Amino acid sequence: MGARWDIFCSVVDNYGDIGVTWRLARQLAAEHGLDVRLWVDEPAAFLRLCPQADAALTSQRVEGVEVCHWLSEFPAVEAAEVVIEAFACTLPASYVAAMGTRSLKPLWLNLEYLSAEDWVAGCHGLPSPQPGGLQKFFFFPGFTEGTGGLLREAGLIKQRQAFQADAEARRAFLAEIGVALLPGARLISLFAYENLALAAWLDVLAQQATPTQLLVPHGRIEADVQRWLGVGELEEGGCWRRGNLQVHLLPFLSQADYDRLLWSCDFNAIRGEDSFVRAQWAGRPLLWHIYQQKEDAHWDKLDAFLDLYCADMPAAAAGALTALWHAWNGRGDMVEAWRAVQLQAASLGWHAENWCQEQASRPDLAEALVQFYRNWISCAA
Ligand code: TRH
Repeated sequence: MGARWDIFCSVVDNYGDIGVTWRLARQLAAEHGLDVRLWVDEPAAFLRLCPQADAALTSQRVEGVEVCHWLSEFPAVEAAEVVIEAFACTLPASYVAAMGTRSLKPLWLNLEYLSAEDWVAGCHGLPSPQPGGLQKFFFFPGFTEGTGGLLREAGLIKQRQAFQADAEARRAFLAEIGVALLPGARLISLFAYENLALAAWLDVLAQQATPTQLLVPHGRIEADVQRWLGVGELEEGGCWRRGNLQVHLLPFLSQADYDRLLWSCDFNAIRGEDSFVRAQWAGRPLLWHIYQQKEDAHWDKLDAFLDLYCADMPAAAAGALTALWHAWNGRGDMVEAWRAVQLQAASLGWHAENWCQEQASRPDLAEALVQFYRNWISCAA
């Protein structure tokens, strides 16, 4: 198709905005042969996900994508054929003006946050007229028919399954990140915001007969872990034991290694948006720490996903998982909920793989975007 695509990412906080846009940019370039520019206003956040990038450059080619520093003084550039404004970040006024000067106006898409709520399918793809003869479309990722789908690279699930079937690959990867597997241990990864429910969960893990290795990439949950361990400072690469629980503090990993971490674990605690989706592709049970919104709006989002995810699950497993997710997000008893989830482990494990397969049978988000452009251009031409 050869069209040029510009993706704009403003980093609000954390890594979700850049995590999603960087993944999307690479996929559009690699799998659809598109000429993609990614504009990021916080190069430091990008560097965490892509450590091989050069912090000193305002523009560089990385993994097939031109990554540009989005400076407040925006350069005079020609607008692309397709413009993605991620998560309603406001485009530079001069760029919008440049969009208006094209004879065939660009396809302007606002890529929205992920939600399983019912209204999403009704709003996906809706246009919104803008000044200067431009039109903006709302593009919603999602889990159901009629939404834009989820980010999923070609071959991802096969790659993940091959990794999980290869004990040596798992052992070697864990060794690379400094984790030696204990015999018979269950592996849990932990990526979360500050969380008051953590101490109760770690207490119960330390008391359980099955040994647990908890793998914690460097991040916001660290202070809670440190408090629970009762130690002065946590060093990356460090390992602490309390009862039957061994805690490992890992460095913040590249996106590819973070995927492998999720694939290696029996259970993944994840947060936000992108890690939430990656944990679903891992085919293992997960625990979501949702990004908190004003007026508790995130609860509708959490429950909408649970309704969908648990719809085909036996009632006892659905009840246990729901109680655990609620407790982790601040409503309920973590100890009781974790014990109940243990009794449903087989059912939850089976369901996680099934859910992954079902979601993977739908078009992925990059493909859906390209298809949206094709449809639009055939009407516009
Ligand atoms: O960082 P987040 O909390 O981002 C959030 C959410 O996207 C939320 O919806 C949004 O509103 C808010 O930001 C502003 O969680 P998320 O989305 O999971 O993004 C984390 C990214 O970091 C993801 O791409 C995975 C990646 N990651 C690594 O690459 N290495 C690591 O070691 C870890 C822990 C994560």
